[in-house]
Amino acid sequence: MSVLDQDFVQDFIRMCADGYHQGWHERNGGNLSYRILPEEIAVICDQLNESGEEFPIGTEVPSLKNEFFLVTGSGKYFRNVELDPENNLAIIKIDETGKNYQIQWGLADGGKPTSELPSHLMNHAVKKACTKGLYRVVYHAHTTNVIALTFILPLNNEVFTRELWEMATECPIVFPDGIGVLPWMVPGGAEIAAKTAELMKVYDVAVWAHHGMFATGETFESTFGLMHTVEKAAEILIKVLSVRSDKRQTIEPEQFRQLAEEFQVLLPETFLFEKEKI
Ligand code: 2HA
Ligand code: ZN
Repeated sequence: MSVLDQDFVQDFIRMCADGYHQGWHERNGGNLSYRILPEEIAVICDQLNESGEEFPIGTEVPSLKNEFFLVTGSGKYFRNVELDPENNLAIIKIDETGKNYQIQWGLADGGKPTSELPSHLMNHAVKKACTKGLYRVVYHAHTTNVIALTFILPLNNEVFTRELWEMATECPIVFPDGIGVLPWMVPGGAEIAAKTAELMKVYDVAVWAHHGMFATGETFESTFGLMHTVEKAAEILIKVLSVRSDKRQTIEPEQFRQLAEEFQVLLPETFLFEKEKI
């Protein structure tokens, strides 16, 4: 069976197209990676090229040794993934040391995996460890409203989480652990990757100030749904703040506690602080 006929490849391509149509992937913005299951690799192994050059990842991910990933290409446009997947995507294999990768399929006209490969792989390493291997998807998008909020809210995990939770009743149920926020940093390297991975030990979502968001999850649809929910909440908040700087009414801490009980989710009290009344 051809690589392109595989369900995981089709789901990956669909997610790229969906993200593009949301407006989150201008030019070559954003990237996506998927940790491929052994049984998924088994059916396409005859189409993988094991003789290519090895390149340094730029960081170390020993717990991902010998794992295969489907990733978007560096400088490639999400718009084009659906039109020409073989030139815009790659299957890479991590070597025995966790320091290098080899391109085994895709990027037919040349190229490298996503410039955010260190962040993707370090997030995968953290999530593989803390979800017993369940999480397989890491997604980075340039979500307009979340980016806008990083200019006006304090860059603080508690404030971002609480403000976004208040924007829609489903938010604390969809991301009960909250979201993490990083101040502006140079993208693409090991430093921002390490800081993001640190946040991913606690959260499924990390915001990069003045840049975008990372979301992680078990499936393509749950990861996309998470990104979509957070961005939708941010859009509501931007609309509210565009009309007036204070809220006339909102969801209160006691109401979040009721929600937690009814929906059997744990909402950490750190996000349910009393706000100073103006
Ligand atoms: O251009 O989004 O963060 C791809 C990116 C870099
Ligand atoms: Zn980016």
